[in-house]
Amino acid sequence: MRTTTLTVGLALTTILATGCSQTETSDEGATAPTEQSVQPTTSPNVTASIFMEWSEGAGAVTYDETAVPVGATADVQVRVEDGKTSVQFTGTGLEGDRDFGAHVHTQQCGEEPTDSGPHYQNEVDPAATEDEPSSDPAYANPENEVWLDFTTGPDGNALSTATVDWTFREGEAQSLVLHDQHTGTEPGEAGTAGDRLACVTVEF
Ligand SMILES: [Cu+2]
Repeated sequence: MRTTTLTVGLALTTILATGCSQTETSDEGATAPTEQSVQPTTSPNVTASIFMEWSEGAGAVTYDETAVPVGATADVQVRVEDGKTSVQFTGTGLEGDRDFGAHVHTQQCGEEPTDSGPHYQNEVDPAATEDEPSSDPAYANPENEVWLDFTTGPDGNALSTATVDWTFREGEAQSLVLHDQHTGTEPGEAGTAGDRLACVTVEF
């Protein structure tokens, strides 16, 4: 069964500039600026994606078809309000009664599980390198990163939310990755959650 969750995170009403700008006979030559500056106060990210085997342009991919079968769904919603960011993950069709780790990562999903890069951090750990991602609890923690760990019910469904006191830097957070275990918090393993099982590309 495929459930398409259509949730409107934010009604970004398209304002059509008709009606209100009836051309009046103007004596002044200056033309009024017509560009509507609609400043969204949120990043409306409503993604209803179905996990697939890797293919170019797939919005959601699975690397482990037992934990995340082809056809499982992921819905990621992002809301920004008063400088805070909330991310909500809804999953269906996952392996039941199972722990998952989940985080926002910096790169888009790719053919290889590692393609999604390290975790997005609000304050970037200066000690982190490409080979040694941040595992310092001072930086790899759920206040400085977005963690969405969850445990599925027997039906394989899950819902988790995270709220942080900051907003994403544009273009620097591009995926949500599901991992094999709940996320560690001890020094040296902070932020680690085992293998990458699946990935959803989201422009946060
Ligand atoms: Cu991760």
